Amino acid sequence: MIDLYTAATPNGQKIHIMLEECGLAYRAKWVDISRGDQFEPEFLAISPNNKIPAMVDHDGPGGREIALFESGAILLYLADKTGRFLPDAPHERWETVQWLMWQMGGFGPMLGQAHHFNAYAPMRPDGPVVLPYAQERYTKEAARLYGVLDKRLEEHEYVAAGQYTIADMAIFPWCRLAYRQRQDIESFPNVKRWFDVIAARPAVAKDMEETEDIVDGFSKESWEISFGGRQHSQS
Ligand SMILES: N[C@@H](CCC(=O)N[C@@H](CS)C(=O)NCC(=O)O)C(=O)O
Repeated sequence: MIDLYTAATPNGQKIHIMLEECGLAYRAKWVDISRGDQFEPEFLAISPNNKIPAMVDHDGPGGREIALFESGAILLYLADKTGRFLPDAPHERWETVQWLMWQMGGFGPMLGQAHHFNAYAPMRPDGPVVLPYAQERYTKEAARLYGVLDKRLEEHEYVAAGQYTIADMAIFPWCRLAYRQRQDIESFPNVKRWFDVIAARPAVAKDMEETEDIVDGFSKESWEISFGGRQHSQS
């Protein structure tokens, strides 16, 4: 049995998709990151970076329990455990890892900044923060990254290895929030084609039905937790 510490955000959704695709039994332990659950000692013991997702596999390698944080590491672990969605052949395998790293190092973090300056900062409860330079910078960077993905998908059905892999699973949930990055997915026709194919998979459709990343405002407390003193007093 796997315990998955998660929330309805893209980094959590990646792992819901993989677990559902693999048919692995798991318990979802919902971490309310707007209420500060991520700072509980029990959670920090497995996720010292105070972020979801984190996972405990009670039946880890050699029958020994293993705890992991970082969604990319969890996807790689689950692929290794099940032998699925990460090809064995070296060229295909490393191509998949490469696109997974592209998501972990670029597509996720940059789009996260686009979310922050376009959607969250203007909702700051102490007064809206609207920074045109930051908005422009991250909106343009998001557009550039969607362009890279679109070009890749022009000649490839899936992102890597000519098949559906953990790289697709890592990238897909971020595209659900294109509006928050001020992107129109229709202007990236290959991304749109790929998005629709992935969205139609039963495991993905299930997660889309069950989880939606909704951020419609902040209390003073939830702002402090996410972006203020509570977040930064941890170090
Ligand atoms: N690189 C990490 C990022 C995880 C991450 O940013 N998680 C967010 C939700 S999507 C979180 O838990 N935020 C809580 C906080 O920052 O306190 C991963 O891919 O697992």
